[in-house]
Amino acid sequence: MTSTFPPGFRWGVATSAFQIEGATRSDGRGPSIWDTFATVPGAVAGGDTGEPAADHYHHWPRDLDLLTGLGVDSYRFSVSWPRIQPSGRGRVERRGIDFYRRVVEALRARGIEPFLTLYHWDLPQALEDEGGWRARDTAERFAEYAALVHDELGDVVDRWTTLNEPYPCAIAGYGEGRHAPGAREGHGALAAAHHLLLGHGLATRAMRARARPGHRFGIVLNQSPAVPVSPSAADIAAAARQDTLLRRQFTDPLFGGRYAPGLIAMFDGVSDFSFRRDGDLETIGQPLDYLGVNYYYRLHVADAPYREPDPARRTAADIGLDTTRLPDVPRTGMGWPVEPDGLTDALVGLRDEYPGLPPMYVTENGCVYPDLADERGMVADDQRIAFLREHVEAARAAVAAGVDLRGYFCWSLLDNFEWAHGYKHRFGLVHVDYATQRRTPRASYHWYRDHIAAHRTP
Ligand code: PNW
Repeated sequence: MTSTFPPGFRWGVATSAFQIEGATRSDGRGPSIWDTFATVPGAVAGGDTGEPAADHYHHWPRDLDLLTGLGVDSYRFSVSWPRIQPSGRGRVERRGIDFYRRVVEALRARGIEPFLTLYHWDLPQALEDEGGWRARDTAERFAEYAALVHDELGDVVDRWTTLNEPYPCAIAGYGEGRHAPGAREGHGALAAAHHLLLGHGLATRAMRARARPGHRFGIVLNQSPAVPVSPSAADIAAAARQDTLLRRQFTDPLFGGRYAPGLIAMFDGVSDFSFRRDGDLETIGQPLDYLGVNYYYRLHVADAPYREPDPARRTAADIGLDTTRLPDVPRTGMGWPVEPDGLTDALVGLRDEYPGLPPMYVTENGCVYPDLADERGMVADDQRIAFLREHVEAARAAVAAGVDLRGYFCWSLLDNFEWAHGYKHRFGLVHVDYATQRRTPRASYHWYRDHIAAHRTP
């Protein structure tokens, strides 16, 4: 490949608050839906909770040393809403704001640009008690919270991401019950998806109204290109349903000026979509400065019977398909097929389908492999190096195809709380011993450091 990364291309790593911070009761933090969900028997593997995670709340200075050692120019992290507003509305907890100000100022002192995400799944439990994302009011509360963080940190942060991955928030959280708050609903989950988008739009509008020159606003979506397992009309239609639910439900209102065609028909008898109001599309679809894409895997889709044939009892996750028929390719420790060209497809596909799409970043990409049993195995992650090398190459292929791609963030800096999998799966470039909070850079950390040094552009 002759083409290279464009000048100013960002190299970074990503984390999220609930997954690394721990200290869930420190300095006035309120409970989030993930604190509650983790106490439900069987919800999280091993009965794991947000404690201790990587106790980043107390160890952040040495985690910033790890960033400096890596040589990244950018760091993507999230702010915990319940640290800032313990009950999701009203009173602001100063100690929460002060924590993030210290982190951001220290990043800047090190020459690392903070990419701040306002919502990476840790909804204040008090708002869930009032309906959570099913309720339109939560979108208003989110905009208020966003404006308040922006007022507090707008002098030191330029990059503002509203949401991380509204798809799993809505569908895994309110449809499948695999994620917090653990609901299995049809209408409620579709309402959640709409209110997440609305919250994004209201928050963007509120922050733009107060923005300083140089501020940039965006959203992060997970993309898993859906391909039919066969050329049969039924499998092609099933892949289209998957694409509508995971991607178009979000990208059409955000970048296409319309609701995804076919979504209503997919949920006939499940939801009347009465949560849509006049003016919502304009709020959701206002211009953005960037789109973040998280890519891990492709989905291979076969038509299948509905698990629940009665539409009135179907959840938003039950759309009559099977995604377990994988091609004969290597898999990661999560069981995900390794298909780097799926990343190229995701980026090129978005660019081709949405004229006027803003510049993109790969805001997450990474993998887990089982640690080898011996001492060396803890850090000898050659498979992760191969994975990252191939995916960086796939990002470069998208650039070569003319995609305006501005950066790549590896998930993740540290081993962390992998949601329903708890601490069992380790995504870190740096190994964390949760008992001692000892950090040990893996081989992949050194590989990425050398990669960045070789590709740094002016
Ligand atoms: C990402 N699911 O997305 C998240 O943004 C990270 O927080 C996470 O650690 C990373 O992937 C690795 O899994 C996910 O449906 C999207 O189970 C979907 C799911 C999980 C994570």
